[in-house]
Amino acid sequence: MTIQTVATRPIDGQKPGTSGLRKKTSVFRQPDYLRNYVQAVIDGVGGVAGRTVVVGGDGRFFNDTAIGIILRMLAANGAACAIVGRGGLLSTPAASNLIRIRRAFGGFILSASHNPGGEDGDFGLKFNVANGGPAPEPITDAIFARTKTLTAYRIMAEEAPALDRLGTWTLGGMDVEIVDPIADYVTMMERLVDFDRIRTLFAAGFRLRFDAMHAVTGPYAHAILEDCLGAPPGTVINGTPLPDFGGHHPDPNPVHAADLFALMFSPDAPDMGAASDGDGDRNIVLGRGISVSPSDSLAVLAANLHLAKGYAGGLKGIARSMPTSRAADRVAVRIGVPMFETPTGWKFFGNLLDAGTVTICGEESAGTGSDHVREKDGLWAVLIWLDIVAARGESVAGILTGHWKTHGRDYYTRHDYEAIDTKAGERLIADLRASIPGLAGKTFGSLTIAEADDFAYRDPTDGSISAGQGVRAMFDNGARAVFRLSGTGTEGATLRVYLEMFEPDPARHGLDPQEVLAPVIAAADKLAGIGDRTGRHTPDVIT
Ligand code: VG1
Ligand code: CO
Repeated sequence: MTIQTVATRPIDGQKPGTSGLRKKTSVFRQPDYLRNYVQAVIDGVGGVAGRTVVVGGDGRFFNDTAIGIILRMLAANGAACAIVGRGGLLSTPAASNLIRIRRAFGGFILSASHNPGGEDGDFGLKFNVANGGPAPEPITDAIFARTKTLTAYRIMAEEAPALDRLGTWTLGGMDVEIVDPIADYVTMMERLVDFDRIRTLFAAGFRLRFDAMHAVTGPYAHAILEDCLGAPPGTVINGTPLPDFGGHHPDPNPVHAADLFALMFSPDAPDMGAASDGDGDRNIVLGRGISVSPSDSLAVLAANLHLAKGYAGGLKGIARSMPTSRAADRVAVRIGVPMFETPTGWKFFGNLLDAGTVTICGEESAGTGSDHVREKDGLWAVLIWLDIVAARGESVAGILTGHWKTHGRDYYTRHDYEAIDTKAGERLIADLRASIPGLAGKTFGSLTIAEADDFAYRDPTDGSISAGQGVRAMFDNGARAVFRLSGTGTEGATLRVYLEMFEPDPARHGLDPQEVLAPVIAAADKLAGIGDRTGRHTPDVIT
């Protein structure tokens, strides 16, 4: 048993973004890149001596190699135990659950989520803390600060044990416990949704198509949907995790899950379609001939959550990220619970969930979750939808259009301009920010700005302030445009433009969001000068 202390030098740019550190796989594979970052995390969280740490990832290329390195470094830094999903696999929500039920100090989650994988794709690493949620900003700041002063890292000379056999092994003075990545997650879902009711639904011929996109959710979806709930084999497609996700982006949106969308709008569509992303925390839900926008999904789930088995007591409160539409706010008002608006990224929900002030959280980027873990949870959302469909005896489309009738419809779309020139993207946002004080009263296209600001958030629990979280323009017809740069991309900058408008009239609820929002889209383009500054006249991805 040999602990090596290896001299190193700080590496530039190891700054955690919206969800951990994400870079090209080739960057992570550079000498010392991963080792430096892992040591900075260990130091930044105050050391791991005597602690239990969960480790697992989405199975993308480099997952197992990186886990081997992390285990050797945990052992060399004195950790007592590492709990690892068999094969190195753990979906992000399953990892969050494992941290909580095993009362671990925290966990390393290896994933670049919806970003493509493979040798030429992306890789990522994030640390979750003892509540099971992503490290909050004060900790990610400490980790980044440590990357800049690091002079050495510690690693065991011995190789880590193989990851494919269940059991407990040793590495130096540390136990390495290889666990079934699925069993505890299934137990948790059984508590939250009514398996019998969903079984009856499938037995009556309800048809579901779940696209796991060759990512980590496949084994979880096979186990729960087909083995436990009796959905026919073939319900789950692309259910085997592949290191490069079959060459696709494992992102459940109309562009990357195009086959699923096409199926759901075809004459042969099943009753419900769903998909999740690389690490299993995102979800999309579609009905026959209709797709549920993630912002609407949060609102519908919030309005119906009391029907699901684990939430019969009702909701304490709702939280959404700022760019998510205000559909959920209307539900909060109607059922009389508080509503919270946080910056983008799940790390901001953790303190609200820990304080017991909210039960459900969501983001426009296809993420919903509840207080059962401290991450968004793709398969959970799909199961809750199934439980609600079964409880109400209505179709997905019926539930969604009924929701609009009661609450009105918040037409919503997000336009992404990917891999634009970094300087141009930063300048666009900086100029927008600088223009805020003079914007009220100015007209762009057919719309006039009522107010504008740069979103800042004060965490009600720890008082920390996160500023510069997105420029918001409110128009005088109640429409809203939000501008921010992505914190998960690995190439140039990605500009996200979030657009929405409320429509109370049920006679106007069946329209195409792109058409309804055309004046807002045009005003946003004029306001930010997107075309002129980026040379792009159409977005790369529309969700
Ligand atoms: C994106 C989404 C954000 C989400 C984050 C991590 O961040 O917009 O809502 O929390 O990804 O999700 P950004 O900074 O690129 O807009 V995941 O499923 O990629 O871990
Ligand atoms: Co994800």
